[in-house]
Amino acid sequence: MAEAKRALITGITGQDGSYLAELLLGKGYAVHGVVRRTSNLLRSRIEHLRSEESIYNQQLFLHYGDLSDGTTLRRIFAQVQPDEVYHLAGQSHVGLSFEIPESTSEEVAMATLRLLEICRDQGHALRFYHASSSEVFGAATESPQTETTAMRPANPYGCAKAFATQLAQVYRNAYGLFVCNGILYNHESPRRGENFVTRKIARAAARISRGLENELVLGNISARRDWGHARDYVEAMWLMLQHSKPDDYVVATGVTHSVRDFMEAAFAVVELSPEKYLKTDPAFHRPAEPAKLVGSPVKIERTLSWKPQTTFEELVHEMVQAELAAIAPA
Ligand code: G4F
Repeated sequence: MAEAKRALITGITGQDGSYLAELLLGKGYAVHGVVRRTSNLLRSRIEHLRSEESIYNQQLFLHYGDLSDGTTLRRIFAQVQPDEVYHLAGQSHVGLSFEIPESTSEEVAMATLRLLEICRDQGHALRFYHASSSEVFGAATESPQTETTAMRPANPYGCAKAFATQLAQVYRNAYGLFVCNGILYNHESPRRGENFVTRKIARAAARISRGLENELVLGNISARRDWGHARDYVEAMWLMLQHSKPDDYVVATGVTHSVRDFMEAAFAVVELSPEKYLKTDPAFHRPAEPAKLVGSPVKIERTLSWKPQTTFEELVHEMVQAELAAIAPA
């Protein structure tokens, strides 16, 4: 029997990392994840995998490491000898990046450089996925954006992602490394962090409907985003590394909705009208918002036969239902 492929995931305890780990385990991979010493694994999104005896330390392995610690990362690469590396880790909150630009750049930009340098030194061929973002387009000059749209980031996070994305391209072109950038638009799920707007709304709708809260405080509700489901998007990551040649791909639905649309759909699930509960607070406004961010999935559809499977309505429904289920019965 052929030996299982080995995947190494940075950010395995995050939303995308957890879905990706499930996908790869289902495909028979040996999955190795880098976790920070401070990660609370007990409450993490991979706890269901970690507590499964037939999986943990059989097919799923965790290694303590930190993106700032190149020596340890190098040691993990030497131990694991990964066939595929999925680099997903890093501070990912755009609003927060205005407050902590330096550490955001360290984690997002410099850590990607550190990993690419380690890849360059590996004795065996490996494939590297870099989680780029629609935020590289920022004040985009065209809509929808494609793989050839100019990068014009509008916040520190977008700048750091643009640096990492371009560096990934340089390592692909200069050293012939198999490196792919997935330029992902917003992707959500019940596993989304609570300070992102979709999870915040889904949670509030559920809790208000059960009488546990009585308001939802938001920033700019006219902002529009191209929202897909994280489970669909990790499939796109995997497909990129299976293709015969490395490339960059926009991963998006091609459709936008406003924050207000999301809020109305979420409150409709619990049969409430949001207006009574909505408050706005300038504290949640960003110093700058990107232009209309909507991606064209044409290239990935044509080349990798990837299509989003989950509709906006299904996504909202799943997120609100998960929040309702998480509330202990009275
Ligand atoms: O949910 P958000 O914080 O996501 P954002 O800024 O679009 O970034 C996410 O998607 C990017 C593209 O994939 C990723 F690169 C990035 O890492 C992250 O995953 O905000 C969405 C929109 C924004 O326009 C924001 O101004 O919602 C608006 N918004 C309105 N009220 C709010 C709120 N955002 C948050 N987080 N909290 C609010 O109360």
